[in-house]
Amino acid sequence: MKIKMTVLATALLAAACSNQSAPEAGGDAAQAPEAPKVLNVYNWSDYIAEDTIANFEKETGVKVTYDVFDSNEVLEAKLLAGNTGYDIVVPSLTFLSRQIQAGVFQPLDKSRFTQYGNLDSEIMALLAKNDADNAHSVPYLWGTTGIGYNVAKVKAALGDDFPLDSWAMVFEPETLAKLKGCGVAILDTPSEIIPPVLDYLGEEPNSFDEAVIQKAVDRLALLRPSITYFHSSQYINDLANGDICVAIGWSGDIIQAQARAAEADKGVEVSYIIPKEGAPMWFDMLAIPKGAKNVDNAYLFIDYLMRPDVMAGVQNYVAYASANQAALPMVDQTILDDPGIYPTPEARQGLYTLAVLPPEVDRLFTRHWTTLKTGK
Ligand code: N2P
Repeated sequence: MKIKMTVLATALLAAACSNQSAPEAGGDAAQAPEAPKVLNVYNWSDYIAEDTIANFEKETGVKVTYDVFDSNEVLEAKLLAGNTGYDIVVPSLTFLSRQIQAGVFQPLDKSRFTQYGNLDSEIMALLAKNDADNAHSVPYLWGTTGIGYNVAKVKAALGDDFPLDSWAMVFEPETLAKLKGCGVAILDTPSEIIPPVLDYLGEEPNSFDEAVIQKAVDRLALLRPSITYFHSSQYINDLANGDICVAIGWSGDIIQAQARAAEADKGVEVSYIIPKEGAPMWFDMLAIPKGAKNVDNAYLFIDYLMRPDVMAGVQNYVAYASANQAALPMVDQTILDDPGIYPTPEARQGLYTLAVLPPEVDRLFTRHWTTLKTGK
């Protein structure tokens, strides 16, 4: 008790001394309790530079608790259940859009940002289609969903002449069966697998029609025996180590696998392609849930991430594109020149954004996905 009193007295004294305009004797001496210098962030795995958090903590004195996820569906379940305890979350735009409608996020007061002008206005206009006036979110990184593969193993299994620029590599059952032996990984999310299958089959990738969606499901059932696992982050190391030879995955993750393989120097070469038929492109968005306890620090962190040097540092580490125009001069030339990260104008033509799924289509996707994975 005595110790506590002493600590309290010292704290009060320190607070009084640091107060420039100390109240006059007899005035109101009550101090607003200082907000805790903490921040709880929930971001995708493998999605920030090694030193981003530490540098922010050093600069601001805010202690960050940083948790990771690898699935929009998992994040959404938490957000809809409420009280996540997080001050910042990073859903993909189409999921965010549905979550805004569910009233999950607080509108952002953009006047609190000093770095907002760094964002690319064309991209902001595109994003505003799913978040009107960009009212609830700030773009973090964007990328594509494509194919990562082990060059030597895939060539050995399919032959030197097999075209490696098409979804045929993974969406033709007989072809995938040839890759089964060296390991096949698929992202564990129906929302980014069903659309490219439909697109490959010549259907509208964002169809909400049950009969059309069934066509993708039937094709996936034929592919199922050749799929080693469904997972959305394990494939990075597995590709890098040569434990799998093909993955449907995210651009930057596969380019990280490529870098890890090169660093390990054990003769594994990983390549990423945006298939010629086209591919999903997506944007991951920073947003503050309603009920966040550390809103001031959340603004501070989002503003920090928009700083050109900070964003360039993130991009150089995780190999994703950003919407930060001012960061570009600090982004490594190898990243800017990599068509897997910044697609060529030709590849861009084939990219499509994903639809905001109505709840009944979302449920249908989930049902089909569970059946596919468990066979039930
Ligand atoms: C990073 C995952 C990329 C985000 N590991 C996919 N939207």
